[in-house]
Amino acid sequence: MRLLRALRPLAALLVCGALAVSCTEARSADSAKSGGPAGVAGVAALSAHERIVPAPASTAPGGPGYTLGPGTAVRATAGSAGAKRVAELLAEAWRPVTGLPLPVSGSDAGTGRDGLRLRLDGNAGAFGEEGYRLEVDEDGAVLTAHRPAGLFRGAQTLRQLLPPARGPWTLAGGTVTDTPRFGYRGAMLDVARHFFTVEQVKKYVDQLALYKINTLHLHLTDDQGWRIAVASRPRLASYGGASEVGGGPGGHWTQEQYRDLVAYAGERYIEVVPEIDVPGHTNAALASYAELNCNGIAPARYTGVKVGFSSLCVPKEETYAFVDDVLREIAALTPGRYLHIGGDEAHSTSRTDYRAFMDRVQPMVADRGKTVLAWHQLTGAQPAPGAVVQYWGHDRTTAAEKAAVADAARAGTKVVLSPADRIYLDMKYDRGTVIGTAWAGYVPVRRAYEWDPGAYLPGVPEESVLGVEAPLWTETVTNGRELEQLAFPRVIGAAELGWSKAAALDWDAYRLRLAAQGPRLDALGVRYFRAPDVPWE
Ligand code: TNX
Repeated sequence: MRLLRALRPLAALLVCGALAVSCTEARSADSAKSGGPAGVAGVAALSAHERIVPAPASTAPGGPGYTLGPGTAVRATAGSAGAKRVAELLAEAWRPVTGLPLPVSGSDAGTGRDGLRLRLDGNAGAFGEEGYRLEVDEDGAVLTAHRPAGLFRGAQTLRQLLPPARGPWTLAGGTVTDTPRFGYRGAMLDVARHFFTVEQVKKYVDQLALYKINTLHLHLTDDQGWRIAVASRPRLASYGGASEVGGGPGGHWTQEQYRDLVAYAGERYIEVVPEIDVPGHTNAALASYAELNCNGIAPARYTGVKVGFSSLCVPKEETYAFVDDVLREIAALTPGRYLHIGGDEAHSTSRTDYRAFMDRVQPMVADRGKTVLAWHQLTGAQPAPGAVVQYWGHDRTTAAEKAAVADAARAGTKVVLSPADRIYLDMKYDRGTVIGTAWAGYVPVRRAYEWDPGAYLPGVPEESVLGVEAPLWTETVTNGRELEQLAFPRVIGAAELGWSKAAALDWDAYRLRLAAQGPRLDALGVRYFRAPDVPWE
């Protein structure tokens, strides 16, 4: 057994190189067999490369590795502010735990292989936006990518190759070559049902970044609160924001705070998708501006958890002036491609009105140079060319509703997958979970992981799937600890489903790799749920 283990790096190099197969696949299957689903022993036997989550496209471990020391510097490609910033973020992540100075330099000219080098290679187009290659030997590490985003993703792999809490700070030797399966790998946070501060969201951004999530969808408005200042409609935030589920004080972000959050995420190559949910889920807006109501009377603010009772007044022109004001300001705050216009659970809007509303509002998004994202109910209207729908159905969703999504996909609409009974992070893990809901059933870690986004929805082939997103609705979530308990570890599984090749998705291997993340999550202070289906060390 030991001999086999020792030979494995060599065998992996030969086989993976010669046959261009995914080394990770071959090796995960191997480790699952050798460690078996036996658990803790299997986890301890994993090499540093086998612990990387999401599983990289290919790994070829070998050689003694590189040990960081007082002389280690991080050098980035000359002339690239993006590369230099990634180098800084990597050094910032490592300094506190290692106690090393790790100076950063914006030039890699004339250096040998000592220390860490982050290189942008104009000829490495095959890496795409986010792919990278990481080579580690006794002299140091070289990270190569075509784009700064690829350097950032590769830097997360570097972080995972370093021991989580204790030196010697040796990076395992070998090569990782990696590209993502899907371009959209998201997490959503509902800051409307309960308000969260920008600091809390930044913390979540940091946690998500380690697992190569690249999209943060923010559900900014709902019946219970409006969380973003809109200068042309000040009462939305000042009045509509001052409530939340349970009657707490709520809150909102100024545009400056929001810009700061978007920039923070952007430095981590996480695109923020703002959601203004219309025409339903709008009680906070209806309470703030009476003219948005068909009867001209503003309802009281709402602090319960019911859905589907509110609607903007579709026939009124005031409605479109309002939506246009909001979308104009939100678009101006958004460097990203998408504006999410919600569109879910508009149970108080007639079908005809819903269609008429979406026919008016979708072009407003295009007028601001953005792409429409909406919950899959948009397929009950006419999705605009280029629109993306987010599927949040579940096993009991009717065949007709699923077929409408498949029809839209056939007509060219791309789909983001967020099946509620798989990756709704607000679903309880099991009957023992205190926070969360269970309307889509319990979602243990295994269930959240064991599905293939490329073959999940009948009639929605992989080419139509933009990616996956794990939403966290916060009717029951009031603070960062509860957020982390529900999100971790399941959001890590969503990250892997979005990044890793289909052939690498294997629960028996994943549960061991996930267990191996435990000490890393502990070191980072992430308060994750120690799920019983994972053999935590
Ligand atoms: C459904 S998912 C909703 C939300 C709730 C969530 C609770 C979706 C588009 N709508 O309004 O918060 O369930 O799990």
